[in-house]
Amino acid sequence: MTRTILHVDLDAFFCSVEELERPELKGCAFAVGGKPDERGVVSSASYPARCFSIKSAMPTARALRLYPDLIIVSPHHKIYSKYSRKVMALLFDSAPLVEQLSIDEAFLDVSDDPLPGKEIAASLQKTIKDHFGLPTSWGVATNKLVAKIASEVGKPEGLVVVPPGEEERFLSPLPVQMLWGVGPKTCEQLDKFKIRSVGELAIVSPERLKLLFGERGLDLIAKAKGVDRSAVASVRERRSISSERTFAADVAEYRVLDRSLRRMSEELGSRLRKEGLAGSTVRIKVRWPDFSTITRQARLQQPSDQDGEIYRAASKLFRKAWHEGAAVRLLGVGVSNLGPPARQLELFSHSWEHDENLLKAIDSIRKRYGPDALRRADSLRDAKRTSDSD
Ligand code: DCP
Ligand code: MG
Repeated sequence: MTRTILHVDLDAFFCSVEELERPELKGCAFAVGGKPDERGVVSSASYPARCFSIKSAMPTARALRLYPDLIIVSPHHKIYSKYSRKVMALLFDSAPLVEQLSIDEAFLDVSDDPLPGKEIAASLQKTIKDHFGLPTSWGVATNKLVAKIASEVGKPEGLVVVPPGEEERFLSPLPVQMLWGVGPKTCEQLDKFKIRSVGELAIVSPERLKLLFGERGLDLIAKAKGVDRSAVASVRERRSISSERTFAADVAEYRVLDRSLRRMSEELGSRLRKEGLAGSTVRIKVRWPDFSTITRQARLQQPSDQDGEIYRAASKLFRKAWHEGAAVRLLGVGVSNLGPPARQLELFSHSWEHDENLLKAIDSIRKRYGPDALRRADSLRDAKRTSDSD
C-alpha cells in the first residue's frame, strides 16, 4: 500500500518565537545564541540573517564578523519548550501516528485519511500560523526520508509534495549531504569519486559502494533512490536529552574536564528522574579547538537515570577519546534510547533503593534552592571556568 507521510519543521524556530515576544525583531537580521565574548554559538538564525551566510552552530563572534549589525538575542528555552509542546499537542491530535523527532519537527502518517496529504498539510500549516503565529514548512511523500527532504527544500513556509513514483527524480539534483546519514565524512569520501548529487550516488554500482562503505553502501544507494520503509513510530516522549558546555578558555586539564562530565551527568540524572525516564545509551561529544567534533557512545546494561552510572559511562568514553594534554573547547554528555526506568529488576540485588532515596532528596533540595544548591564537593571546584551552553 502506498503510504502518505508528512514531515513538518518549524521555520527558524527559536527566532520565530522571539519575534512573537518582541515584534520589533520581525524582518531583522538577528540570531538567537550565546554571547560572542563567552564563545557562544548561534542556535537559530532569522531568514534575513541567513542572507549573510549566518547559520546554526556557527560561533556568534564569526556571525558578527559576517554581519556586524547582527542583533544577538539570548535564548529563552522555557518559552521555546512551551510553544513546542503546544504545536506537538495539536499534531498528536491531528493524525493517528505521530513521531516527534526534535523540539520543532515531526512525522505524521496520514495514509488512512481520505483527504489528500497536501490538503492535510496545508490545513495544519494554516492552523499553526493562525493559532500560534508560527511559520512551518511541510513535506508530503510516500516515506519519511523523502518527506523530510521535501520540507527542507521548501523552506521557509513551504509545502512540497513528491507524488508516488517521483521520489528518485525529486532527489536526483540535490546535494548528497541532504540525505539522512550522509555526514561531512561520508560526503568527503564520496566527493573523492566525484559523487556530489543524489542522482550521481543512485547510479553507482552497488559492488563499488560496498567496497567503499561495506553494507552501509547498499543502504546509501537505497536512500539515493528514495527508498525508505521505516515506520512512523508514534513516540511522543523525547528521544534524548543532553547537556553541553563551552569552556570560557580551552581546557587541557583532565581534572577539570572530568569534573565537568560529572556535573553534566548530575544534571542529566536530575532531569531524567524529573521526567520519570531512563536512558540506555550514553553519549559524549568533544569539540577540539579547531572545531572538529567527535561523538562516542556506549550502551548501558539497562536503562538508567542515575547520575553515577551516566557519569561512569561518559568518563570511560572520554578517557578513550582523549589523550593527555589535548585541549577541549566544548564537552557534552547525552542520554538516549529513553524509556521507563528498569530499576525494579534490581530491587533485591542492589543498593538502588538507598541511591534512589538519596537522589530524591537531592532533587527536592535542588528544586527548592536551585540546581547549584547541592553538588558533589569535587564538582564545585573550577566551576567558574565553564559557561553553560545547553
Ligand atoms: N538548534 C540549536 N542548535 C543547533 C541547531 C538547532 O540550538 N545547532 C535549535 C534552534 C532551532 C531549533 O533547534 O531554532 C530547531 O532547529 P532547526 O534545525 O529546525 O533550525 P531552525 O528551526 O532554526 O531553522 P529552519 O528554518 O532551517 O528549520
Ligand atoms: Mg526548524
